[in-house]
Amino acid sequence: MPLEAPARIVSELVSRGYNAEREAVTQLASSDDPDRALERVLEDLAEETLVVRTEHVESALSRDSPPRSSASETASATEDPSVSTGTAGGTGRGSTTRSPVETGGSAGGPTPAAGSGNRSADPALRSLEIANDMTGASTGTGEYEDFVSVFRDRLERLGATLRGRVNHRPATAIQSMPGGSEAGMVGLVNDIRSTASGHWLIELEDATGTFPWLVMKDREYADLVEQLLCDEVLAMEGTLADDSGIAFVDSMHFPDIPRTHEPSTADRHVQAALISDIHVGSQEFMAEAWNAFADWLHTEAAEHVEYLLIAGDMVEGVGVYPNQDEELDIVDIYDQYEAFNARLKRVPGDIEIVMIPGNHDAVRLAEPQPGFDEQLRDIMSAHDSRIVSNPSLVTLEGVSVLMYHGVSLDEVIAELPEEKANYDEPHKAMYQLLKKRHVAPQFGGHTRLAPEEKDYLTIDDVPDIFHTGHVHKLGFGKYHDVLAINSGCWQAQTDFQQSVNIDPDAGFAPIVDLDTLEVTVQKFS
Ligand code: D5M
Ligand code: FE
Ligand code: ZN
Repeated sequence: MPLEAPARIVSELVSRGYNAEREAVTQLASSDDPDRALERVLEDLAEETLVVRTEHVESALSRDSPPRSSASETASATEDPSVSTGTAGGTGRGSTTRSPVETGGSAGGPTPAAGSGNRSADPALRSLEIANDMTGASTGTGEYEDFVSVFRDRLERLGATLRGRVNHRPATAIQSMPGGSEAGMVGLVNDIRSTASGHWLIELEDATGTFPWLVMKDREYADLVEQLLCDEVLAMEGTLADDSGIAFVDSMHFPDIPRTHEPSTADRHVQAALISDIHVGSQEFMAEAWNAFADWLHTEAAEHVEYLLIAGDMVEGVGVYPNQDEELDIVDIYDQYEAFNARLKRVPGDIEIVMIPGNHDAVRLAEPQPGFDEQLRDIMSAHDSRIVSNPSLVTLEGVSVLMYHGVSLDEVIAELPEEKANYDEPHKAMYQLLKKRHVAPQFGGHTRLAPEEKDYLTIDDVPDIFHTGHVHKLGFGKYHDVLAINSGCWQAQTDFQQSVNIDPDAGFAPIVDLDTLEVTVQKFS
């Protein structure tokens, strides 16, 4: 089927305020007279209907005329039990149900050019679980005690993996050990200083106090010091000086991802599109690229894309950066979300969407950011999206995806050496966060943190996929078998970005095979 037919149907439905299932669009597009069928469906829809589904199309088509072979064939394919068993080699394509039974093994054979058949997977095969969503659970008051408890919690949890690896003692106990002893400590990095002679002094803090650790400049660990951020959790081992006032570092340990980590995969061929930074409301929002993406999702090429993850910055927001208003296309924040909702309608109604907020969104800026409030949820109701906090851990058919908008990436890139983290390879900056097992370690810098009773920003469980955005660059790679993906954006270069030489990767959608964790990139600009 030419792309135009489904795309035209989708835009017609969207212009009337409806979202549609892919299968419904396919049925309409492959009916004998798509325009008439569409008209029939629209006539029949109940007022409160938000999503046009196959039932609507089937009933409109059957009312319209006695079933003709092509229409009934497509319609009945959805009821064909052989499609929903999920045992046919995972392809589950409509073309398989239509081809002669004898073709057996060649399930992936050519598809008929016209009519994309039954592309809908059985929703019963899907599973989507959310963990670590702190929406509605914020307890922080911003008082001093909250800072104490959030750091204590961080040290407790990230230190747990390190305590088994080093022979550790509390800071105060180390101070009273005899000079020359071997000592170990697990703590938060409190301070990093270089000494007059070019060595490094790292102060670690635990619940009992602080202790200084000296890294000699010619040691292999000097290189690691450049990668440290304040407030991350570390373990050190070394030898105490004669007066026990300092220790010389022999080894340094990060919470890190164990090299033995084996990612989980889905049991069937199913894909997720990972995107972020749509920035609806900005003059630079790339409407055409977005529409091309949404239309592509309705095609057979995207039949396995059943999940869409959006890692923040849905809209451009207002007052986020100085002089931002000069580049706004929509000045009212609620109007921006209305416009975003209209863009969302174009996405097939049978795709499961999960979204977290970013720094341009209308939620508190400090992290963790709770999911959108009721008023914004109402506005964004075109899809039955799962709206959760930044960060959140989303598990799709056994594959866990840590979603985080990515504001701390700016900081990691600014503070670490170029080869460890840079804008052209955003996934490398993500590796650092994985190694530190924390999405935003440094407090008091670029990234604003809201202290809570619990530290929601630690990476407790090793995710299979780590998804961020924010820096508007596309990059992906594996760190100890964790797939790190920074999605690009849907906003062309802004004046600010031009002034600082940020060349955004706009209009790309990375697609992950959840059964193999392989990535393909679709380009829409
Ligand atoms: O930010 C997109 C990227 O651009 C991210 O790396 C921050 C950077 N950026 C964009 N505008 C500014 C201003 N005005 N100051 C500092 N950094 C900026 P996003 O927040 O997604 O627009
Ligand atoms: Fe952004
Ligand atoms: Zn951002």
